[in-house]
Amino acid sequence: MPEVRRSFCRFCHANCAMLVTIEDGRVTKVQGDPDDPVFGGYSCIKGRQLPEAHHGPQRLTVSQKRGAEGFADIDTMAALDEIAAKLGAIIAGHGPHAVAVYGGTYAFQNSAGVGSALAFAQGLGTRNIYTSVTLDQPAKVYTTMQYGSWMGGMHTFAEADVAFFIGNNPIVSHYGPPGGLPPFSPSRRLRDALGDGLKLIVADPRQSDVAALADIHLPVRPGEDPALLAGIVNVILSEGLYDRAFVQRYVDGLDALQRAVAAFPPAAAAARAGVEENQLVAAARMFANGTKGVVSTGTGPEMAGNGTLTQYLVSALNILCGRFCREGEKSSIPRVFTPVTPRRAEVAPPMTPYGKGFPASRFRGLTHLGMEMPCNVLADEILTPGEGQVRALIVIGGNPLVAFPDQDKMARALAGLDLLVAIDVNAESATAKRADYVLAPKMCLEREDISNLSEWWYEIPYARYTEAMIEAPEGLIEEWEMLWELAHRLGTGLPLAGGPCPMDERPTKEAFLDLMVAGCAALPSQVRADTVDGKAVIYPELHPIVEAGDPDAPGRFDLAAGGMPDRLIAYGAADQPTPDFPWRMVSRRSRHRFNSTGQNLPALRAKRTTNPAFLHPDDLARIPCGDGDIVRIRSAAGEVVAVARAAPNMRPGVVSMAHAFGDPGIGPEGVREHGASTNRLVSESVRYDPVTGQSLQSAIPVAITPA
Ligand SMILES: Nc1nc2c(c(=O)[nH]1)N[C@H]1C(S)=C(S)[C@@H](COP(=O)(O)OP(=O)(O)OC[C@H]3O[C@@H](n4cnc5c(=O)[nH]c(N)nc54)[C@H](O)[C@@H]3O)O[C@H]1N2
Ligand SMILES: Nc1nc2c(c(=O)[nH]1)N[C@H]1C(S)=C(S)[C@@H](COP(=O)(O)OP(=O)(O)OC[C@H]3O[C@@H](n4cnc5c(=O)[nH]c(N)nc54)[C@H](O)[C@@H]3O)O[C@H]1N2
Ligand code: SF4
Ligand SMILES: [Mo]
Repeated sequence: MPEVRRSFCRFCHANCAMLVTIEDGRVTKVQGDPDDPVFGGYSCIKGRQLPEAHHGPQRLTVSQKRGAEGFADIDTMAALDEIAAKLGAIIAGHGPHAVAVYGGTYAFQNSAGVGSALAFAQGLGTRNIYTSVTLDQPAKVYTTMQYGSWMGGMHTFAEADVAFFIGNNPIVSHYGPPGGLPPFSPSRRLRDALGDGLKLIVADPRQSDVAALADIHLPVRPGEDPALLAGIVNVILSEGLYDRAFVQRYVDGLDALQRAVAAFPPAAAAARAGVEENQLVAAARMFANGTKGVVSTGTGPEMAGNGTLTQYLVSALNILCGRFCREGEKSSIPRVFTPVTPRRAEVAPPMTPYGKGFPASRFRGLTHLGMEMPCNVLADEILTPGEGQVRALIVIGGNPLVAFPDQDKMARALAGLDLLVAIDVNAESATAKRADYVLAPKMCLEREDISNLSEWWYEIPYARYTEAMIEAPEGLIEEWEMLWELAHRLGTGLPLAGGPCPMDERPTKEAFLDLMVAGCAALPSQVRADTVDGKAVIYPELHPIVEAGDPDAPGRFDLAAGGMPDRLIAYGAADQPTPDFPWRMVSRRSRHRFNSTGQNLPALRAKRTTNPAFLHPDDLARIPCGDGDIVRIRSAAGEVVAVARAAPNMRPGVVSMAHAFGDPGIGPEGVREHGASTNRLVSESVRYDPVTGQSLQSAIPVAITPA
């Protein structure tokens, strides 16, 4: 008899509530759980592939070891013995910094993934901990640390009467930054809010899914968001549309910002940003005249060359308009599994923005951002001999060969390692197939998990502890279990928030999670005990009310900090045309992939094989080429071929592609079947954000010719 149980999807970070049908120990169907108070029955095509992902022939069910003849099966515990012995020898010879850990996207889909990766690196004493955060939106991390945050929380989408999305398309990505559109049935949610009177502004070089619904769509020139935002700040300051009382009480550095945006009067800002002046002015007024709601960015502008400057201006706009929860209001985003912090009407002081006692990278002067090294330097840290060279890399649910800048360099780096270990469901991924060992992981429906990694979206105190729905194939382990087993064999520890992880016997996942999130509002074991029929647990009493700020608190936002006003002035003075590369390539998400995940799932492949280059129809004529023809796309760093697709929603002069397709081992002849990775066009050493090291992964100057 089939049995239906409740769980949640972990194909992506949205963690949609799911009903899981189980027959004979196999998952036969998943569907959105209509009774869930947050998700209300929503699911997407990727999540509905979970049965196939778990049981299809493409899934890795036995760990692999590379030998002379290619991969051969190996027992996971035997593989861990060998890996630990090799790591031990590398550390003995070269010290702990010779070992690097990279947590990719799927380190963020297991509730213990990232926490255990950080703990493993700390226990080992290596500075070389990397995650996809520094390929993604690191400027948000920097800006929060540098400019401080509001202890009462920002406005949420739920209460907003105006929303402003810059380079963020949550209808497809199911990713909404803080204050943006939460990923719960995002299309319906946005349409409902618009029906209730929400005003929506979207800045995106293409008419994205959300831009198509917007009151004002600003088709900004790629990479020119700082001009657009500086123009909007200029209008808001000169028309006095900001929250004067809030600014007077909580903000320093307004003069410096005012001086910097003086170079961006609306006409000049609009010209530089490539939008109409009246639209820019209308957007400024629409945003400032709203009472609640924030401006937020997705990946596009973060990757477009001035991520930290853009994010600074975004923060400035929210601060000027005082878009924060005030004393006596419910604080936004209550969070159950995150360490509890006071919710007060007060500016939290800035955090130390840089590394924690470790030396800087040997490259480009880059240092730790929060707890991690920037991905920008990983390939060079592997390739360059000398003190600090990385010789072993453990990849947790990531695919650096298609996701990092400069693919050829990363290919050389991976080939030069003494030891490459990947834990991945796909031994054929571009990275895994080059590894010495590929460990076969348990997949999501075979695991217990909590909702810690998605809870920065929940507007209510919503918590989940899911049980494993089915048994994993014999011998498979989780990502955190792999790290525990390695630390156990190496004799190192796993320091967690609640104290050291027991290292003599592997704890249960519940015990591990309890230690990992110690200090949170309700421990995982408590939520598990409170769970009925697998449903989410809601704790209304854990929703904090914003308390009065400390009258003696020194906290103020400092808009002059970090030299950002000067950087804005320098940006304004340097508008450099690139005549050899007249087009701009922008990044985007593919509806039928999750970065590189899903390339081997039949239903997703049926929807999309290649990675098309979307171009305005007039631009096809300009190249010239037809819809479906192959074009050659060249940047200063490299070239790819791609299948051209006519897309009337593109801004002319802009080409839009997703990133994590293909494999450098597959030549241009495979483009229709596999697509190519745009990271062949990206260099980590030519243009990168000076603070975070984020490379130019969007707004890349390119030339396009028929192939
Ligand atoms: N040019 C350019 N580059 C980019 C971007 C861009 O927009 N443009 N985007 C950047 C962003 S935002 C990110 S987050 C990074 C992504 O960078 P990565 O995380 O390094 O890349 P993914 O392709 O997501 O890698 C996921 C891997 O996890 C494996 N996997 C799938 N399911 C499971 C599972 O259940 N368990 C385990 N252990 N593994 C699993 C997949 O097979 C795949 O190999 O790329 C970045 N790179
Ligand atoms: N289906 C699916 N969902 C995903 C992923 C996936 O691969 N597939 N990846 C996941 C990951 S790892 C992440 S980080 C999130 C990202 O989530 P989002 O940031 O929402 O990603 P996108 O949907 O690519 O939206 C980015 C938008 O930025 C625009 N853009 C590009 N360059 C610029 C620019 O210079 N300025 C401005 N203003 N806009 C620009 C693009 O046209 C695009 O519409 O999505 C996640 N969700
Ligand atoms: S949006 Fe993400 S979590 Fe929700 S069903 Fe799709 S893949 Fe799963
Ligand atoms: Mo990402």
